[in-house]
Amino acid sequence: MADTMEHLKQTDPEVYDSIISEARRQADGLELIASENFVSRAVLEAMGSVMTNKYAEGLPGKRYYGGCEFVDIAEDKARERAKRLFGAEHANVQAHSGAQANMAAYFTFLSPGDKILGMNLSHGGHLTHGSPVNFSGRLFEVASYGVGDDDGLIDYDAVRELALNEKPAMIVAGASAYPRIIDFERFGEIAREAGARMLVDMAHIAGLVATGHHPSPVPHSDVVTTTTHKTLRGPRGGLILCTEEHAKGIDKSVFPFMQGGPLMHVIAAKAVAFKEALEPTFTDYSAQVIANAQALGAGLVDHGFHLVSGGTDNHLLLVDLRPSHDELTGKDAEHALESAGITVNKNTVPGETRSPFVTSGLRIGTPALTTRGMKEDEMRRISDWMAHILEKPYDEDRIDAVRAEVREMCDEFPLYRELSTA
Ligand code: DSN
Repeated sequence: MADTMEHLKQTDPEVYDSIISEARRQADGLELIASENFVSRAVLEAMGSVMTNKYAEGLPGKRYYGGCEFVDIAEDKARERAKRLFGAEHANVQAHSGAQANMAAYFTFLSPGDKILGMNLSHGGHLTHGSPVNFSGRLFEVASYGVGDDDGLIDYDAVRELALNEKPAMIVAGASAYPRIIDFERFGEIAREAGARMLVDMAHIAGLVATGHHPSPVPHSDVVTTTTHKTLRGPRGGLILCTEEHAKGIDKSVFPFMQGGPLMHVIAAKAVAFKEALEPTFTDYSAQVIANAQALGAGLVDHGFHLVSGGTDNHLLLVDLRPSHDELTGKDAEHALESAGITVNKNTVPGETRSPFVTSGLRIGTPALTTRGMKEDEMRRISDWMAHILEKPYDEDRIDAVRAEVREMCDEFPLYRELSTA
């Protein structure tokens, strides 16, 4: 890869250096942010291709510009593969991001002022599910559900009651910090009973859904959105799935309602990632992501940590630091671990009393390290290091000692070797 960046090195050494430094940072540390992953070289190559030069408003075969015959091939491949991967009737692969996929989904079915019922951000939802600081909270009326303070689980009876009382035009399911299976069938039943549309944002778990390691929301929803870069391990971007009935509405909401020219280089990379996700090895990968999260969780529990909901069914763990480390904030824990080369993010936990900038929890995910080939043994060692650091988070000697061990482990599982050793 480094030799393919010779032009960049000559033209713009500052940006070149920043990219090489980022490659080294990714290679030399343990990436445990639950929403991140490492794409293949094939995906990187498609993203860095000449397809970035092409304007292609419209859809394959129906564009507003000439010269689209080759980008059409890439977009058709992406659409066909997405449909096959998720058993969906229709796929729109043009949304630039997950947030934009959600915006398009909302405006296919709703008008400003309509009511949505989504999961509270501080309980594990997402900004675009009705947060007051996001367009979704500004343009729509919002009711929200959360998880139980005691068990950390979605209470479906409470969601039903809220839906029947609030009468939302749309219910939104999906989360960015929920470690358990989401019962999309139940959500779909509640939506139908309440006369609401059903949107599932499966961004975090899309890869697990693709391989059957999480039940699919597709049969139970009017529309399903996702990002393509989390457990699905594709380029940064969005994807929308729906039935044929809503295909035209969704496509029009993406373009011309919300976006202009699609990012054809990213769409080509989405096609490549979907092909990879259709391979049997990706099914093995998804199984290992979950096994790794469970091994890491078991290790942390053995060290006395409290996991929200007691464990995980998916790719992430939510650690509530209060029972084990009352004085330690999520912010300080994140910082201490980062210094030792272990990257996680602070996160609010059910019943949170600290601000979202401080928090009492950590969110930890295994998709990225699983891509590097790490397995349960490595997860156990990582849980030991985390416990050791968080026992004395300001102890520089401990941090240095763990940092050295982290480097050794990273060297055993190389990443983008040509770039990170450039
Ligand atoms: N920022 C993403 C996450 O970390 O979950 C969600 O958009």
